Amino acid sequence: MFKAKFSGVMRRLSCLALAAGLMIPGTAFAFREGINLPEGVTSISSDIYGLHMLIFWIVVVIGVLVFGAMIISIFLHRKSRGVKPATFHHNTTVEVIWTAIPFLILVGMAIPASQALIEIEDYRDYDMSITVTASQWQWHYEYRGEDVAFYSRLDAKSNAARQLRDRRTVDPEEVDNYLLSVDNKVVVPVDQKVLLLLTADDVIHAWWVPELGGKKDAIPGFVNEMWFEITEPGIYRGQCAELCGRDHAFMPIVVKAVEQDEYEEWLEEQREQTADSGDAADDQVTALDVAR
Ligand SMILES: [Cu+2]
Repeated sequence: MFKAKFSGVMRRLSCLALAAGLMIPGTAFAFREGINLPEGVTSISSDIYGLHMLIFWIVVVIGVLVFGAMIISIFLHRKSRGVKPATFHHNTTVEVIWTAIPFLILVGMAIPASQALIEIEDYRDYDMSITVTASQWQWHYEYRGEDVAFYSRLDAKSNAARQLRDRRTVDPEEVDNYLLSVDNKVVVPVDQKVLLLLTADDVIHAWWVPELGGKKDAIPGFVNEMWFEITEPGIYRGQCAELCGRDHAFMPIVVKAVEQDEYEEWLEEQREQTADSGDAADDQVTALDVAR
C-alpha cells in the first residue's frame, strides 16, 4: 500500500520536474549571449528579431498556461484526494473558445510575419548593387556600374592554420577570427540600400551574414536577390551556408560597413587596383587552386 502510494507520488513529481526542467532552463538559455538570435544591424534584421521575440513570448505564455493548468489539475484532482472523474462529454462553449483563441493567436502572429516577409522581398529603390558569384571555394564581387570587381577568399593566416597538423605553420589558437577572415572584404556604405544579385559558377552556395538578417542561396543558372541597409559602421562576419564540397568550411564572408566618404575613397582605390591588375584576378584563382 505504502509502496504504491510512494510510486504514484514519485511519478507525479517526475512529471513536474520534467515540465519545469524543460521550460525554465529553455527560457533562461535563450537569453544567454550568443544563444539567442542576434538583433543584427539592419532594418530587416531588427524586424526579424522583433518578430522572433514576439513569437517567443507568445509561446512562453501558452506554455506556462497549458503546463500550469495541467500541473494544477494533476495535483488537485488526484485519485488519492477522493476525486471522482466527471462523466460529461461535449461542451460547445469550451470548444468554441479553444478554437477561437488559437485562431486569433495565429492571425496575430501572421500579420507582423507577413509584413516582415513583404519588406524582405521588396527589392525596389536600391542605392547600389553588387553581383556576387560563388564558386568552390571563394566569392567574386562585382560592384555594378563602378568598375570594381574582386575575389574574396579565406585569409592567408587562417588558411595556413587550417592545414593538416604536419603541414601546419600557424596555430589556429593564435589566429583572430579563425576561418572568419578574408583577404578582400566587401565594403559597403551605411544607410544605403544594397542589393545583392547572387549566383554561382559550379554548385549551390549560400551567402549568409547573420547580423545582416537572412541568407540566400547562390545557384548556378539562377540569379537570386537579397538586400540590406546597415545602420552601424562595423565589420560583420558570415560564411557559406550551403554544403558545397570539400572546402565548404573555408569560404567565409566579411562585410565592412563604413561612412559614405570612406566608401568613396575605397571605391577609388579599388578602381585603380582593378585597372592595374587587368585579368590578374583570374590567374590568381588558377594559382590558388594549384596551391590547394
Ligand atoms: Cu559554398
